[in-house]
Amino acid sequence: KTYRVAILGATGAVGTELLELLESRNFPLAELKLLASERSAGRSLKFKGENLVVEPVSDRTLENVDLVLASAGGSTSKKWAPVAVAKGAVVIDNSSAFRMNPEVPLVVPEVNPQAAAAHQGIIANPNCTTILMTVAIWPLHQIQPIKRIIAATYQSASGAGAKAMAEVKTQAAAILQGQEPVAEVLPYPLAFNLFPHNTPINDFGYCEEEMKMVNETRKIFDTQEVRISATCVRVPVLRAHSEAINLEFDTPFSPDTAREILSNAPGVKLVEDWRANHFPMPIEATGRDEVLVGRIRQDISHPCGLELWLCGDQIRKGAALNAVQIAELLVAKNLLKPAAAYISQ
Ligand code: A2P
Ligand code: 11C
Repeated sequence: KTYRVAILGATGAVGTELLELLESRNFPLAELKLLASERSAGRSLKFKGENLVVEPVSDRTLENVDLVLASAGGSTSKKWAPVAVAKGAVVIDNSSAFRMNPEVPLVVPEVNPQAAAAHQGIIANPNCTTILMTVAIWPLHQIQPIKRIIAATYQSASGAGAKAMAEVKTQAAAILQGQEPVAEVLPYPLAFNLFPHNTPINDFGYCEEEMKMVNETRKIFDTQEVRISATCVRVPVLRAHSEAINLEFDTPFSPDTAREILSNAPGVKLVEDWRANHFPMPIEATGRDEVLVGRIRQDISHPCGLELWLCGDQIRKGAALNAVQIAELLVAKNLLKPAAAYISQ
């Protein structure tokens, strides 16, 4: 069986990766539509050696589509995902628009694939920092429930989109030539700098990105019991996020046991060479599918604490790959049916 697929946001950082993944993973396509804004009308992108023309998203271009992979920002998803569903498509949405909606499954295939079955047309792809963290810690949570997570993130420019990636390069070049860096896409110069994540801050002093890690992780793990606190920071890295994670359990969790579990965990690659001091790095995570995990050690400040460090490609597993894996899961489980098929059952 083959499917008519549309990528909404095809010209963006995640959109172009979606295109590459549909090709390299040989997704069963009957047709592929590339959708973006009016700004991209007339552009074309290569797919399997052919030039596909990008079309503006509209009622018309969302007709006759089985699956929409959306990555064009929250407001675009809010506007067009319900239209696509009403026209019979299933939408896998990379934005935060529907993630916390109780009727929308929030899926990381290595963690909660079963949740996808309850979809009513829209399935949400979690935030990149959440995806990378949950892939790495879920296998440990299966052995002993995690009580508390303290996370610090080091997030790449790609999380702010293709234009932010280009801007950080321009800023670096300007600085190297002794000029002032210009920040138009990003709120501040990022080259040779870093800054706390610039999403709105709540009454408790946590920004939206930090609260996504809290709320999305609890939804994916299907528990409100785990306590989570995060500090999210943008760093001058192009496309892989890093995270320092401190986990607290009820009883001690041996680092060797964690290592053994993670060396066999789906979507995880253990990268630890203690002698060479070689651990996961963003440049080694770039372009890879797995979340690289290392520096697993006992927390010397708490007998039941465990420390780990991870890096993952933000555009790939943090966004596009996770979405394509959800699509593959829907195909494998015969769940790629229009919403109407569920509602009428
Ligand atoms: P466009 O290139 O036409 O602006 P990124 O996250 O890398 O910035 O990419 C955002 C993606 O979302 C791009 O493909 C962009 O298309 C698309 N996009 C942004 N706003 C809209 C909109 N209002 N309607 C459709 N697509 C949009
Ligand atoms: C970042 N995580 O790195 C963000 C980007 O909710 O999907 C993605 C935001 C989201 O800035």
